[in-house]
Amino acid sequence: GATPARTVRLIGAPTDIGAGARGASMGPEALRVAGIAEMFTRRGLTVHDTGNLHGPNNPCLPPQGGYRHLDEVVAWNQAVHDAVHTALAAGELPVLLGGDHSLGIGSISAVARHCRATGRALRVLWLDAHADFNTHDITPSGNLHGMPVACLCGDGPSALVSMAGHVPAIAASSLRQIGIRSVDEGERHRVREAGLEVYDMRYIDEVGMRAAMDKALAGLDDHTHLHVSFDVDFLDPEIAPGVGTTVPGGPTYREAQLCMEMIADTGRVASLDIVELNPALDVRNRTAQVAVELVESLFGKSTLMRDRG
Ligand code: B3U
Ligand code: MN
Ligand code: MN
Repeated sequence: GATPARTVRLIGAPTDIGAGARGASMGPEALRVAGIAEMFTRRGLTVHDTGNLHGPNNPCLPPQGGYRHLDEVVAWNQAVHDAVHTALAAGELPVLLGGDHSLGIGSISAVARHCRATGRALRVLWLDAHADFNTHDITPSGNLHGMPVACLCGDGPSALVSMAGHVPAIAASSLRQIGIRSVDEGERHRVREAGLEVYDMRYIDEVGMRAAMDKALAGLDDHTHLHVSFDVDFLDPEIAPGVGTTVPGGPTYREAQLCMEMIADTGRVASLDIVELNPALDVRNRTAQVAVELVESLFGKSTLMRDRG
C-alpha cells in the first residue's frame, strides 16, 4: 500500500473565531516556539513550513441563528481546506497548526476529498474531551468549535457541510472519538442516534488505553488514510492547562503517550490537526511543549526499538 508522505507541511491558522475564549489564535507560534519543526526533523521527516494563513479578525459578536461568526468561520475553513488539499495533492503530509477546532471542518473535508479522488479509505481519530457534535438548535454557546463533527457528518450550515464537494464529507462510521468526557444534553442524543464510536473516559478507565486503542484502530488496511484530529483539551488539565475549555478527568501523560505510540505503530498517519492550544491560558508554554512531545510519539518516537504488532 501507499506509504504516508515523508515531507510534513506545516500550515498555521491563527484564529480563535470558532471558540468561546480568545487566544487559540496564538497557537501556531507557540507550537513553533516549542520546537515542532525541529521535532519532525528529529523524526527523520522533511519539514516544509508554509507559514500562516490569513483570514478575518474575531469580531466578538453574540450568536446569530445559533452560530457565532459563521461568515468568518467559513472564510477561515475555506483557506484551511485549500491549503490542506494542496499539501495532499503535492504528496506532503499536512499538519494544521490551529487555531480552534472549527478548523477541523476545512482540514478533514480536504482529506475526505483527497481520499475520494484517490480511492483510499479514511479513518478519523478525534482525540478530544468534547464530542463536538452540536448543531445550531442545541448548542449551548453558538461556538462553531463545538460543531465540526456534526458538520463533517452532514449536519450544519451548507457552506461548511458541502466543503468536500460531497455531503456528508465523512461517514460517521469512519470516525473514532477518544477521551470524551463532556457532552451536552441535546448533543448526547445526537451522538447515540448517529451511532458514533466513542471511547469515552469511563471506557478508558474500565478497560485501559491499550484495549481502547486496539478497538479504535481495528480494521485499518494498507490503503487507509489515517487522520488524527488532536484537540489539546483531550489531555488532562494537570498536564495541559493551556486550552480554552479544560475538563478534568482526562488522559494522563502516560495514557496519552501510549495512545500516540499505538497510532504511530499503524504506520498510517497521513494528516494531523493540532488545535485548541491557547497560549494566553498556558504556563510558560508548557502545554505547547507537551503537545509537541506527544506528537513526536505519534510520529514514532519510542524508548527502545519495538516490533509492530
Ligand atoms: N460543548 C460545548 C463546549 C465545547 C465544545 N468544544 C469545546 N468546548 N472546546 C459547546 O459550546 O458546544
Ligand atoms: Mn474539539
Ligand atoms: Mn475539546
